[in-house]
Amino acid sequence: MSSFISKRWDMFCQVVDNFGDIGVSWRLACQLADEHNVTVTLWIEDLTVAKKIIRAGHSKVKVQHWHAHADFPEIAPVVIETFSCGLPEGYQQAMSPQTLWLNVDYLSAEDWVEGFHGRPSPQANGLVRYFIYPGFSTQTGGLLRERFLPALKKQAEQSTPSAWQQLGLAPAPSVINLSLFCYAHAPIRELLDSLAASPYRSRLIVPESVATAVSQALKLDAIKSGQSVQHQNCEITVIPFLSQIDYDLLLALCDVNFVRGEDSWIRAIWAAKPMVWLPYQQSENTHLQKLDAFLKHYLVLADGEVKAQVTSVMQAWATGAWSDERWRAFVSHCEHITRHAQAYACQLAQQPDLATNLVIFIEKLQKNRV
Ligand code: TRH
Repeated sequence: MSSFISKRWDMFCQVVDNFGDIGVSWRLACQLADEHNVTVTLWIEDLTVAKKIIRAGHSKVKVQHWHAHADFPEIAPVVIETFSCGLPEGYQQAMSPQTLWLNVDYLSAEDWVEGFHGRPSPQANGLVRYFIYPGFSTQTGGLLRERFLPALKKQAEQSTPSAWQQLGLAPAPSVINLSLFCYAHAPIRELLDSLAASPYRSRLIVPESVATAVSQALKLDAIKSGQSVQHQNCEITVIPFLSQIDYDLLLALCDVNFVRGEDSWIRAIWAAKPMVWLPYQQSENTHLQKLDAFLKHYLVLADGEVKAQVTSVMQAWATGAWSDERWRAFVSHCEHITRHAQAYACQLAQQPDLATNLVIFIEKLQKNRV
């Protein structure tokens, strides 16, 4: 990174619900520290949820509790607001016109993102807030992608048994391994029944936070972390909430990944395996437009068969129109879909990542101000 750029950044994160807000903020803060030598102070409103993601922390990322009476001793030269959470009034008052203020917003594959990415928004108090839109094209802010990801993928491919053991799971090479991270409104029972009735044996790996929805779908008492239940041809195994890096490893090990929201969506792309993404549900079915926009991008270079099977299953999962036939067709094309997923990840990885784009953006702003 150029020595020109300020190395001290403040980031602000509000945990609206779930793990996506802190998941993205934490990954971004750690990557800025590891790969761009930035010292980050991350101000977080809800430390309880955040702890599940942050765990032991990072030596170059300082975590601070952002609350109504928080004291901000120093204003950093670069301030990142995540997902339009706003900046505290007191903090804004102490900012100077030289402070660079960027809002890193939600991710979408929709076309409008290109037109809005990088735009300044002058504020009533004289400060300027720049909008950064992550995205899938070079005209957007790009996607989070750390340098360690290829090594993780290699670990999953070349040290498979020990990688499974690292996650506390036995290697199961002769079954289809699936991970399931979804929202409770997904057609979970229908998926479980499709797996149960399938001629192929499978293992469905369910993180703790989704286990209640799975137990309810099966009308069972809560399946606890570390427990497994057999549903005909499918073994359902509940695991503890993993660290982000172990979750990435799980995605790289599984044959099919069900993911959701914002961050696991992108991690499943880098895992380069067949994936089924469930967008965060929004009013007026806006999330289905997001799904269509992603499918358009994801499948632009896919052949007719891959296009048909992936579209059919992702739409069915998001709308509830699940059927055994759709799932069977998807599974029978899994090898083909895997090759597509590998080609897509490889092509997308040619573009600069979000953290690098942020650094470049700030560098340009700073140069223009000198
Ligand atoms: O938790 P989410 O549903 O978060 C969502 C989305 O971000 C959505 O856009 C936002 O509006 C809403 O929250 C408020 O799904 P997401 O985005 O995949 O975030 C999950 C994070 O949790 C991600 O960083 C991966 C991480 N994770 C682990 O670290 N360990 C685990 O075991 C699992 C299952 C996830």
